[in-house]
Amino acid sequence: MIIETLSVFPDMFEGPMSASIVGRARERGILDFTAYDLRDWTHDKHRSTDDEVYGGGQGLLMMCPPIFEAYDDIASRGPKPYTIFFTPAGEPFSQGMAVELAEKERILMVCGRYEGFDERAYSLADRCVSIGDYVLTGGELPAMVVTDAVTRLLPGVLGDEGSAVEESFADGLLEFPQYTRPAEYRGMQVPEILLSGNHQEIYDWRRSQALERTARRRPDLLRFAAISDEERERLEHLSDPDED
Ligand code: 6GU
Repeated sequence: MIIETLSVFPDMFEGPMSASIVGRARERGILDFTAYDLRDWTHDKHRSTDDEVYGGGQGLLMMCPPIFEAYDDIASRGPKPYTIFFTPAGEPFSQGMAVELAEKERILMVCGRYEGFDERAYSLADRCVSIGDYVLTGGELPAMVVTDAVTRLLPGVLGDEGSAVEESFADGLLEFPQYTRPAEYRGMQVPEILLSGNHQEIYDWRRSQALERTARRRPDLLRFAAISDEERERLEHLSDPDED
């Protein structure tokens, strides 16, 4: 898969996109990642990418010409890129969106700075995406978050094929607690049941832990989770905000 980013801080991508699993996916040719510098498509001496807001208002906006010229140039080098604009006013990113994006052949991520983009720039977007309800200084970190979440879904990236399925969000629940050696540390014990070797009991315990944890921490997720009516009934009292 090809992922390209367009931003005024292409250097921000270097470390995170070279380390760990994403770095290895690039070395192995599964991910072809390039961070472009939007200033390469400016023509003035200051290499401007932003300007004041028509009608008055705070701050500066990313202006159209460098973005459109960069888009035309980059897009012409291969198959039409699925184009994402990052903005806090976008559609919230989710694991479901990551699964959908992992099917694309080529993605171009446009990262804004300042107060956002001239509205006309969004005519290039297939989708506007936000990574959550808080304000960041730019779209570079969101682009890295989405690239990370998408890359680990690409075939051959994760060694253990099961690990992408068994984790948080695969069945709409948060992950159950897990432990490794030692069995006791600073007075804290690994739950006895996990040492028992009884696979059915371990499975049941993990399921109920995942359900309880989700009900307490993220009751909003229960609406769409794969849960039986019986399980749902047992959880009802846990998602009560007055409970704990
Ligand atoms: Cl995509 N951009 C900015 N600037 N802030 C954000 C965001 C995006 N998503 C969450 N906060």
